[in-house]
Amino acid sequence: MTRSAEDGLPWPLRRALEFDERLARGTFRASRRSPEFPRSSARLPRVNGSIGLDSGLDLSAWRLQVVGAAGEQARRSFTLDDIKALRRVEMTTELRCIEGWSTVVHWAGTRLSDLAAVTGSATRSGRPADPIGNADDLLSYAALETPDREYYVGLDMASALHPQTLLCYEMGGQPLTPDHGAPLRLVIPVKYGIKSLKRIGTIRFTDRRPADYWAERGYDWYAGH
Ligand SMILES: Nc1nc2c(c(=O)[nH]1)N[C@H]1C(S)=C(S)[C@@H](COP(=O)(O)O)O[C@H]1N2
Ligand SMILES: [Mo]
Repeated sequence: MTRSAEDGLPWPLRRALEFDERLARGTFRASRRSPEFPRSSARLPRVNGSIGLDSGLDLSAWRLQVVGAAGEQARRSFTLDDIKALRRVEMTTELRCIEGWSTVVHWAGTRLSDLAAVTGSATRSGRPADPIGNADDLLSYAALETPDREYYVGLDMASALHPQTLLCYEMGGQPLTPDHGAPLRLVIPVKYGIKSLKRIGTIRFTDRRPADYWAERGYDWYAGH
């Protein structure tokens, strides 16, 4: 399931990728922040990519599913109103696509780390995540996928719990449109846009490195920049 295209690479390239990965882990330990911009410089980004958005969206039936270490019996589900009841955060950051363009965008949503705190899903014990005081209790990864599972991304836990990693329901001061990932999308400015999954169906916290749509097609699994 997690067989990636990387596994077939000749060793010099593989070595280079492994080095990138070590570098990425080191960087996130230092909790690097992505630059923020004045809101007046924000624009609306183009629509880029519609994998996983093809099926019709029934907003009243949509739920965010959250699964932690305890597995299916601990599955939690959230309506959009449940998510909106969590602490609201706004930020103006750069959406940077690996294809070479970038746009400064204003976002509103809630931190993935706040959702993890509410559910206790990101830890082995089921307690709220405490990355500094109790790092050993953290699971290693977060796996996100669209409701139809066509598009999926994996995140290392440090990036998932980063303060600028948001579950967004507004873009440019307006509710998200379906093309941009309504009702709820990830925005993770410390990574390339490929990781900012639109229309989240499920978030799973796990110790097994998750499958990742673009990593399976030869891109770096971490995709930091
Ligand atoms: N479900 C889903 N999410 C996705 C994609 C996609 O094809 N499907 N494309 C990604 C890519 S490559 C980028 S650059 C951003 C673009 O977000 P935007 O369409 O809101 O500009 O979404 C990301 N999230
Ligand atoms: Mo992209």
